[in-house]
Amino acid sequence: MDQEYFDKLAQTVIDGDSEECVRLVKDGIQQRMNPLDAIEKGLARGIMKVGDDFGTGVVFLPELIMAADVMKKGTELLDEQIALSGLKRQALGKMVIGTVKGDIHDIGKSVVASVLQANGFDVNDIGIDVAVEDFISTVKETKANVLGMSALLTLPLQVMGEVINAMKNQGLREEVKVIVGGCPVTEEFADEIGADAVGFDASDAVKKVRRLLGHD
Ligand code: B12
Repeated sequence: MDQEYFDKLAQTVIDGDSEECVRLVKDGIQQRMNPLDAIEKGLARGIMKVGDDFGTGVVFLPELIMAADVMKKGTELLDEQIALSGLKRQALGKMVIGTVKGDIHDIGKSVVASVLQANGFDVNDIGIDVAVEDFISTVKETKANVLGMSALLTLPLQVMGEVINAMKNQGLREEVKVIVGGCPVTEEFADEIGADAVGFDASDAVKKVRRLLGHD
């Protein structure tokens, strides 16, 4: 697919036009485009533009919500394709992923979960607004060897550190690697709270998780 296609896809998010978004995505799927390209070069660029305009007061919450709905509809269709591409692979590791308590942003976290799953990891996505004790109990129950935490809001970022401390207190920290992500998360912040890595997008997440588990 060419740049014009990705620009049109981004524009459907900006316009809040879910019908056109679904039409374009289905068209792309038929033409065997790379589903991750459609998310990262198309839909994500659209939502970033709306996010920036929301930040500067050019657009308001209802438009942001509409744009997010369009993005979600598109990513759901693309997630199915990403999942199909990874069906036959053997699990490279067990991961639990969620968005921390106080934060309901789920698009980026879900994209990361789907792409990791498609790249051979067994991923348990426990959703949004996840409390410290729920991260810990799921890691224990599923015997995960990686935990991924997402946050897009600044205030709930501290929950990531609380989860890592709880892991230390319960003797889980040695055996479980921790990767964090989301737009306010920096390398410095990850170091400060004692995470093992930060992932800046879905491809970076795959690269880092593979490295953490010694696959590269
Ligand atoms: C869409 C959106 C929403 C949607 C969310 C819909 C949904 N179902 O998720 C809605 C409209 C609901 C929403 C609500 C709010 N939002 Co909002 N939202 C956004 C927006 C525009 C885009 C986020 C997004 O989906 N991006 C696309 C995905 C693909 O990218 P991503 O999330 O960054 O994820 C990628 C990477 O970060 C990374 N990654 C993410 N997580 C993880 C995890 C791991 C483990 C790894 C390895 C990698 C990784 O990989 C992902 C894939 O590439 C951002 C703007 C922005 N610049 O991010 C604002 C933004 C995050 N929102 C913001 C705000 C303020 C809010 C509200 C408080 C607004 C309000 N007044 O009510 C509420 C929050 C309520 C709450 N308690 O959470 C602010 C945050 C400011 C701050 N620093 O705290 C932003 C930055 C907008 C702005 N410029 O002001 N929002």
